[in-house]
Amino acid sequence: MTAEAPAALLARELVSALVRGGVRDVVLSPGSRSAPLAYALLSAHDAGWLRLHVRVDERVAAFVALGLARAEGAPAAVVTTSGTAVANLHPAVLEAAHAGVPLVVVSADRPHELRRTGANQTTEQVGIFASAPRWDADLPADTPPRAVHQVVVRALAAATGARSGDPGPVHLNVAFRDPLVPAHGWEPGPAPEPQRVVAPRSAGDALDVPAGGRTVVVAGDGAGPVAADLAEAGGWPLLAEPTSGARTGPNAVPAYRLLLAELGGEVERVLVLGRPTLSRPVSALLARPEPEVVVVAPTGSVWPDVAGTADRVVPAVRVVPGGDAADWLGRWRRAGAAARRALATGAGLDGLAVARAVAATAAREHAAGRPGVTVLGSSMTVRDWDLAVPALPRGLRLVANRGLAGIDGTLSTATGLALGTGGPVRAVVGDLTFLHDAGGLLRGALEEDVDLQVILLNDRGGSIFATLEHGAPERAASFERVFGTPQDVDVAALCAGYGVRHTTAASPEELEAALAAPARGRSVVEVPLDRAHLRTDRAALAERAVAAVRRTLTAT
Ligand SMILES: Cc1ncc(C[n+]2csc(CCOP(=O)(O)OP(=O)(O)O)c2C)c(N)n1
Ligand SMILES: [Mg+2]
Repeated sequence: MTAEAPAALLARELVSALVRGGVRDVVLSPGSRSAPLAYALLSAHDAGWLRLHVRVDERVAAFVALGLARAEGAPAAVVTTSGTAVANLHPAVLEAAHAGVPLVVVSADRPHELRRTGANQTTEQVGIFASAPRWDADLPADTPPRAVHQVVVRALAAATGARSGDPGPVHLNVAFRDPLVPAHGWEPGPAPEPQRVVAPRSAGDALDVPAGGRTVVVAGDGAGPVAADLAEAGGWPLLAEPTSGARTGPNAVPAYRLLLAELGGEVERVLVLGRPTLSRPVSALLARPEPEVVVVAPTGSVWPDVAGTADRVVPAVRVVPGGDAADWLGRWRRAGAAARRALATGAGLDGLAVARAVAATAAREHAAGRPGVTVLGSSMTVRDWDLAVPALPRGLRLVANRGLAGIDGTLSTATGLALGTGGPVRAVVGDLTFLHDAGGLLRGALEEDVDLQVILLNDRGGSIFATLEHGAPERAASFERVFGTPQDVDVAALCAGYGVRHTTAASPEELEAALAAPARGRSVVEVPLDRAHLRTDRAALAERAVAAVRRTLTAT
C-alpha cells in the first residue's frame, strides 16, 4: 500500500488535536490548498467527532464560526485556503478580538520554500491580522504530530483565555506540501476523549496529587521554595537547579543529572515548577512519552513545556495522602550522595571545586546572619553549580539571568543587585562573560560604590562548547577559532585601569583566603583554569560518578 500523503496526515493530526481540545464546530470554505483539511474534516464529521459547516464566502464563514463560538462559549474554528481568502476573515477576527470570543482561524498556506517566489495564491499570511490574535503559529509542512498537538493545546489555551483570563481569536497558519489529496480514506474511529491539558484560571484551585508513587519534582529557574515544600510533602526526590530557590532541604538530590540515565526510566510522574533549562538529561526525561508530566505554573500565559509532553498545566498542586513508593526517595538520595562523593574526588581547583567553595562560603555567611546575593554567569558556571553544589540553606539568594541565558550584562546585573539590596554581591563568571561586560566595571566618579566581588574563572575562552558536539575530536580543526575563541587579556591591568582590586587564586587555599576577605568595594579574584582537557576530564569524572551510582543502586 502506498504511504499516506504527509499533507493528509498533518491535516488529520490537526483535526484530532482540535477535537481533543474541545472544538466541536468547524466552518470550512472550499479551496485547493486547504484540501487536506477538507477531507479530514469531512471524515471527522461523518465519524461524529464534530459538526462541519460549509460556506463559500470566507467573510461569512468567519462570522458563522464567531456566532457558534459565542453560542457555545467554546472555541469554534474557521478553515480557509490561502491568499485573499484569509484576508476575508479579518472583520470577524477583529470582532472576536474586541469581544473576547474564542475564534480559531486555520489558514492553509504554501510550504515555506514557495513563499515570495511568485507562487500562485501565495501572500504574507503570517501576521496578517496584526495584533488582533491572542496567539498565532506558522506550522511548517513537516511539523511532527507531537508538535501539532502542542501548538493546538497552546492555541486553544490562548483562545479560551485559560491562562490569561483574556479569551479571543487565535491564528494557525498551516503549510501543506503537494500532494494535497489523501492516498487513502480516513476512518477516524471513536471520537478522541477531550483532554483538558490546561486548567482554566477560574478553577483557581489546586490539582490533588497523591503522595508517594514514583514521582519526581523538577524545579527550574524561579520555581521558588514551594517546590521543596511539595517534594517534602509528597516524599519525592527534588531535582532543583541552583537558581530555582528550591535547592534546599532533605529531598534535594545532588548531581541529579547523573542519576537520570539510571533512574529516569522508572519515573511515572514529573511535577515541573519554574523553567528548567540547564541539563539535557532533564530535557530528555521530560521528552519521554511514558511519565505523566504536570506543569505547575501559578502565573503567566505561557508555561514551560519544551518537549510538548505536558499532560496537565495547573496553577498549583496539593499533596493528598497516597501510597508508599518502596524506598523511591531513599534510592535517589543514596545515589545522589554517591555521585556527589565521586565528583568531589577531582584534585586541585576546577570549576566544580570553585562552585563548592563559593557555595560553602555563601552558606556560612547566610548562617552567620550576613546574607548577600550570589550571581552565577551563564555557560559552565551555572552548570557546574548544578552538578557540584549540595542542598543550600533555605532563603540563600542565587541569581542568574536565565531568562535568555546570555553571557552579556552579568557584571552590570550584579552591580544592580548590589545597589538594590545595599548588601554585598558575589558574582561567579567565566572569562568571556567577564570580558563581554568589562564596561560594567566602570563606575562614574560621582556614582555610589558597591561591594561586588567577582570570581573570574579564567580558562581563556569558552569552555562549554568543548563539552558539546563542537568539542568532538573530529571537529578539532575548527574548534578554537569559532567556538573556543581564546583570549589573552591582562585582567590585572584591565582591573587596574578601572580602579578595581585584583588578586589571583591559583589554589584552593588562595581561593579560601580571597573568599574570607571582607568584600569591600569592587574586587576581582582571578582563578586561572585550563580547559585543554575539559571534555575528556569531565566525561571521565561523570563516568566514575555514574559507576558509583550504579554500585549504590545494585547494593541496596
Ligand atoms: C550574549 C550572548 N552571546 C553568545 C552566547 C553564546 N555563548 C554561550 S556560552 C559562551 C561562552 C562563554 O565563555 P565563558 O564566559 O568563558 O564561560 P565558559 O564556557 O568558559 O565557562 C557563549 C559565547 C550567549 N549565551 N550570550
Ligand atoms: Mg571561559
